[in-house]
Amino acid sequence: MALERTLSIIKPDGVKKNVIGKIIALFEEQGLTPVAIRMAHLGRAEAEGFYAVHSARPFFGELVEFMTSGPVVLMVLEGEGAIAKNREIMGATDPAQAAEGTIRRLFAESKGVNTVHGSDAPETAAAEIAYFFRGLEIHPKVGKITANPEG
Ligand code: IDP
Ligand code: MG
Repeated sequence: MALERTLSIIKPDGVKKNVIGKIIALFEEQGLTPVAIRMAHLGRAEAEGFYAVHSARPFFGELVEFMTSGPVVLMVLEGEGAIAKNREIMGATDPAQAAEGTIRRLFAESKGVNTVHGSDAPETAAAEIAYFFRGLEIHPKVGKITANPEG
């Protein structure tokens, strides 16, 4: 499996429920490392641009409304097979269909208000990471501390 990066968002409902730490712990415990983290309150244009691929869907207006309703946590997660692994840890879009122990099963309210976003493919991961983060804001996992190599 390849080392990958993916974009994760803790949506406004996750932030409001005070479960940022629990969600990040689920990622870390299952082998994903946050290599960039920032909170933001998305504006309408930012949310519309991010979800442009869904602009023709009937729920688009509702989705943009929800995503701009409060602050979110934007993260880049790094790890082996990070894109698929993140989707697995998140669970299905509809929390009623999400597997036991997944973030959406644990915290989501509905198919719309579903606590987390995760990129779905290498191309979307690259585009979504670039949408929110500059290269300098991403801090690859350090395998070894080299400040005191003799010690
Ligand atoms: P995903 O987040 O699991 O990848 P997508 O189908 O890509 O699901 O949809 C993007 C987001 O749009 C969902 O996470 C959810 O917030 C919202 N959404 C999807 N389907 C519905 C729906 O049927 N009603 C309301 N909101 C929806
Ligand atoms: Mg999606």
